[in-house]
Amino acid sequence: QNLNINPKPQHVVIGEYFDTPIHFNIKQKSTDNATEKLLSSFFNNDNISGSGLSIQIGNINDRFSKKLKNKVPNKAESYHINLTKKQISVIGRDARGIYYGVRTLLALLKNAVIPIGEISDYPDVTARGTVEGFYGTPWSFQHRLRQIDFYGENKLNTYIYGPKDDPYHSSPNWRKPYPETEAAQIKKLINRAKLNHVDFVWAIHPGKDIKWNNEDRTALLHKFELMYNLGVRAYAVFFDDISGEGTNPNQQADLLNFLHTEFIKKKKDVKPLIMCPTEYNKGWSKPEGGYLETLGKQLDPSIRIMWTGNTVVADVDKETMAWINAKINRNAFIWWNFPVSDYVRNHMLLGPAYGNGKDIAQDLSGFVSNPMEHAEASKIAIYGVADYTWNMSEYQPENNWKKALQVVMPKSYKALEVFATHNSDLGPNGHRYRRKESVSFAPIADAFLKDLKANSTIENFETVRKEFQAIVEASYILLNSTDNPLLLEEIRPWVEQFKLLGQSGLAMLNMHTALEAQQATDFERSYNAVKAIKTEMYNIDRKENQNPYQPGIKTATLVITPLIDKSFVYLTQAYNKTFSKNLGVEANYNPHKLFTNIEQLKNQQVTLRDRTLALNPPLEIIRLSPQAYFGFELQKENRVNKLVLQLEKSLIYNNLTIDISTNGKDWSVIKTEQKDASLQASINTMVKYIRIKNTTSETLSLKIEKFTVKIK
Ligand code: LTM
Repeated sequence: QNLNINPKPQHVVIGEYFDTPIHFNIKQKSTDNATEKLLSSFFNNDNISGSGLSIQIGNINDRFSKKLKNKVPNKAESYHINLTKKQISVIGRDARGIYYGVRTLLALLKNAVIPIGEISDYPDVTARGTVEGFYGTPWSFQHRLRQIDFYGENKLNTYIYGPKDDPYHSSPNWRKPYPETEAAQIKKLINRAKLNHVDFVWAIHPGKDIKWNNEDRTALLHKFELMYNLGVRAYAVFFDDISGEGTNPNQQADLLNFLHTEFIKKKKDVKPLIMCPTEYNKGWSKPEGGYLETLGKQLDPSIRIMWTGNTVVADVDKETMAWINAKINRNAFIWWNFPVSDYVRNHMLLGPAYGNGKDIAQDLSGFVSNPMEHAEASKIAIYGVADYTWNMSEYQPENNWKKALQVVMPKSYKALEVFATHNSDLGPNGHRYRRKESVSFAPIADAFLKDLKANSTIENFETVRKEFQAIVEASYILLNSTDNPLLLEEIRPWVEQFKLLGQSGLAMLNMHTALEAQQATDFERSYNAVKAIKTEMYNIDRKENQNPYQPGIKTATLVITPLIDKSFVYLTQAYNKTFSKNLGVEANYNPHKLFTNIEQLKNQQVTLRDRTLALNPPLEIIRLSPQAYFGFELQKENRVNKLVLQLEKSLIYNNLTIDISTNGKDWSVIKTEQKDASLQASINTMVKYIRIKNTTSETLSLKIEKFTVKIK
């Protein structure tokens, strides 16, 4: 029985429907400010009347609920709704339960007919929501307000505030109070969170430069107090992505326990702490160090410990949960790194939220999604997280995703579906995390290429043409849509790129038609059109989204782009052969590779722009054991010029050498100088391999900010 409510209610028994009346007679008990505000967004002088349909709202202790209260599930945040033609009762177990019951009630009343029956509902996961925990531009105040409203609408109850690039959350300013403007905004966010029954959890990230002494302990307590005065009633402490002293588990546990006794327990109205460990995924955990076990044993049992899964970016399942829960003596709090795109910033991740086990509800203490810096676009996945964490076993990612598209773009959702269908994968990336993309079109694209290469009739020609046409049309619709200007602002450059891609696809098909008809002029016009469109796409890639990590705009990279590129090369070669021509087919790809023996880096991407070869700077700390190296392997011997390595801590430069080689066996160390906080070398010779090597007998922890080499 689908009521079209997100998240899907747990138990629904409904029979017939009756017409939704115009007037209602509301009686409310024990409702809090948030529920009252919510009710007044629907009920007003125009639709309230003593003779209207009776609606009773309250909790299990209110008199009206006597006969029904046993039907309210015995779980936190639960509610029961009983619907008859004469009366509707909404009974919550607690304040949040009443609020969620009213959310469901209002969703029902918005329809033309109301079902007769009952709904008993509760969430599967205790803490559900997001962690604004990505690198890059933090969300704006306006976006945060919209997010919090969205969480209330979708029964999410947790928003962890921890943007890596907020200097008052992390170093250098975690000890300092927020400036006036930011403080005032945080206050407003907290009030908005209260009105949506969302816990605003303020996180601090002190580990980069914390000293394990009384002074810093007091500084932390003081900052907590300052945040308390702004209204914060839930806190988290993050120790992710740090190196050095801050990573000591005994000290971390000691500090957290201190905050627990000296702050949480004393305040009485503050929720238990959440902490993100330094070894926050299995891939990074070093069993010999006993880091996780130390936290598990020493941390007060009320403190929740975050976990990203088997790797930094991973989906979690029963096995993942069993492994970590045994280590930390409690149920882990999942930090799901999706749809975060801070390590693939040139991609938009608009696909469904899928991949996590549907049988792990009992193994978690919380589940939060780390989103993209594009707040509005992230709502597509967050809508899925709301459904998954509420009613896990029933969660259907594809169905939920289609509804999400309608929610974020009520009018242009069909065009958005075309766009999102082809913009969900991340492309190759250091974390090896991939998503499905262009799912139903992929076999059609494969068959197209097969027929093309076999020189046989292309069965799917018309289907492919229609898809390219749909891409162009959907892009125009989106670019001119008015139903969600903020979303459009975020996706605009990708949509522009997508439109051009569709147009290049159509021109590529024209090349095929012209070749079949032996029309050289037509072929060359379409060939030139594809090249011209590619130039426009290149210009967008060079102009928009110029961040220092993965600059530019990539669209439909898993299926559509390779289909067009491969077909273009194939058709041009066939034309050259038939007409004895020499049209160029040069593909725009990077022939050089990463050269490393460090597992953690092996999948990190390298980019080539304006003859500068660059390692995409990893966001995490990289561990370099003795003799470990990373660098580049060029396609062939090349004259290379300036090399620049920039690390967060320049002291480490003395422990590294820069070596070059022409065969990967015989190496020479080259002269370096330290300049502008970076290590530099002017090589100016022919090389095939260049590497940075740890020459010490210690493991080094590096935060690589830049590593580039200029190729002549
Ligand atoms: O995942 C965690 C715990 N920390 C960081 C995040 O801040 C970052 O957004 C993600 C994705 O790049 N990776 C991390 O390591």
